[in-house]
Amino acid sequence: MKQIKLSYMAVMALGALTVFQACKPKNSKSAVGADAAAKAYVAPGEYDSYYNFVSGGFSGQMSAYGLPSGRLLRVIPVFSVDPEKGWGYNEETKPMLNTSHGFVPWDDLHHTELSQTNGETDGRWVFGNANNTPRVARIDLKTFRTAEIIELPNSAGNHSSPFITENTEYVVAGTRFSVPPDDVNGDVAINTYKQNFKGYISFIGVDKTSGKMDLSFQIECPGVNFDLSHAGKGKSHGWFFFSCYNTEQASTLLEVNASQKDKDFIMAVNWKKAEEYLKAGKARKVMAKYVHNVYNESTHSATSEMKNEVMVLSAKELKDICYMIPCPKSPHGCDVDPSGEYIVGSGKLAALIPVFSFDKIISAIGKKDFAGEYDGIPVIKYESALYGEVKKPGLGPLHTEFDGNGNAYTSFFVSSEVVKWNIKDLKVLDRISTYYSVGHLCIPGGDSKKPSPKYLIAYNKITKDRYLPTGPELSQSAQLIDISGDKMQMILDFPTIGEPHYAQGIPAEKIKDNQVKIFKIDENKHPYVAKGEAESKVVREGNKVHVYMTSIRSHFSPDNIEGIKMGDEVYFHVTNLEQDWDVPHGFAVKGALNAELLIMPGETQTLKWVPDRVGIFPMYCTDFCSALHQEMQGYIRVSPAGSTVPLTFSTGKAIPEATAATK
Ligand code: RUQ
Ligand code: CUA
Repeated sequence: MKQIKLSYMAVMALGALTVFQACKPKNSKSAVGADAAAKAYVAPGEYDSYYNFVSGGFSGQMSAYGLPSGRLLRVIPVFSVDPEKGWGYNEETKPMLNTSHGFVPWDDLHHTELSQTNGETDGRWVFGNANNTPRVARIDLKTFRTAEIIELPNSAGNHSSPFITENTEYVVAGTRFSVPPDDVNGDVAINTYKQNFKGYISFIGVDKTSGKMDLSFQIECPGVNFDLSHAGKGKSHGWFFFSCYNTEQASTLLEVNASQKDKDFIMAVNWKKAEEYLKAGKARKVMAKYVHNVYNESTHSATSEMKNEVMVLSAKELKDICYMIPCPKSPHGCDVDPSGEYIVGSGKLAALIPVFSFDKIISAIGKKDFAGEYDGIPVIKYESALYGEVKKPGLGPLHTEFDGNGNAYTSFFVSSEVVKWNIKDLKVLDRISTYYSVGHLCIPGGDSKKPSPKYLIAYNKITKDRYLPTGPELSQSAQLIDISGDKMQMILDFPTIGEPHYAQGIPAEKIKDNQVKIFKIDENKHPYVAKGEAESKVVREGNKVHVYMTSIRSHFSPDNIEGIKMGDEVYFHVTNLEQDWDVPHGFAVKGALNAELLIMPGETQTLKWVPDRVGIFPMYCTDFCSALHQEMQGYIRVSPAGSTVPLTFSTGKAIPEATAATK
């Protein structure tokens, strides 16, 4: 989002909008009420009342905080490797980060979206988007782990994603960059954007019970940048709304060239109609390579499957699925109110907020009240879709959330504030400064049919003087605002992991009692499981050595291994035999070129190790599991390639010297 400021500079340099400046709110220290501490205070031993799932931006992860305390509960690894949890390092999770480009260890996660049933958050899953190498992840809220990742073909910069329909029928994703589709020769001049670049919208079907995702279809749209989106709900269920910028179709210096037009578009998509066309055989089957990665909780392992085709509908040919609605100016956020009637477009460079009416959009479509076409897509007249405009709300509107009581809250990046306004009369009711340059907002349930209107969280891009400084980069920040009264009141600052973009909140009751506490050891179907110490063993297959290891407070079995030779590939398959909540064991071996394992009760995980020298290598448990945790250790002996030291292993007894030592 930092580039927005630059856009302003550029626009200001052009002399177009000289009134806009990024300004620093006054009274940054004294803006907190005396009772603020009590409102955010959660006593030791008490639970928070909400979970807050916050995107990590360029960290590629998602984090879970408690509200109102702002306590960090967990960083959930999603698109970036996480050595702390072995994510992307152990053999079981490596396939989760596989893509059609190969293993990708990093991405940029911008938006979190909780699953919904009947338009209300249901606490089952939370989805996240990979912005760079386009993917969507599903996180299971019973385990707080990434359960599935699907890649998106024909896409680049998966920003307008992942947004869901009101029964989680689909997770929807719009491409930020338009590019030549995957099945045509992409070796074209960049300045042929207008002819060759297309924008794809993806509809990922979600299985009602398992949550399993599948790319149902894509819609080929004109080449523009899709920025954000939200599903219709209630009366507008069946529709999806996307903000588009760069309708100028520029491929260079977008800060100037994509800010030419007075209005860009909100694209309204009738996805129920698209489904009908799909059923009626109107989609083309297109070759495209993309992967689908699934983590299986009974084998405790992930698989990565390469897909080869996708069904594509053309918005240009099937005239009545997509409609453009003019929206001033380079719209970013695209938000739908709890009733489904009002669609709010936030033009980053606009001095007002347009609010569109779903009823008016439908009647304009019925009457063909169009102002021509944009690249083959009908354009509805601005006035025919418009409910009204919020006048002079602030500078640089980005995102809007709703409280379910008829009010909307919009973030303003340039004027660093949150503005509360009434959806019906479009009057500004209140405003509060943020510190500084606020991006997304979150009200728990704030994009659903049933928000919980108690707290609003502002996610800020710049913190300057808010925290103790930490070198050139300062912490990003969230600020908690009490919205239960007429006046908004700031009650807490808390730093965040990575750069937060969107976040969602949910009452803790919907999640906290559904947690998986252990994995049943009897149900462990990992191919290298050892279900008890008696099953622990070491098996050589050529130069591969498989260690079927167990861990229990406070030892490994085996904990002495000899007969490993240079040139061997050693696989430590560690099964945690514990069947108690919150008793993971860790595993690390000296010189391993990956990370630790952190193995949950009843689970098996595998560390691959290729010894690089002859000698004795200690291994130990990394998670403080008992009073004798520090005793939970062992030794591995590595001998030269041609050595005759036999393969032996033991626990609790010294290996007889005769077999162990071949001097
Ligand atoms: S964005 S800070 Cu990546 Cu959702 Cu607006
Ligand atoms: Cu097991 Cu420490």
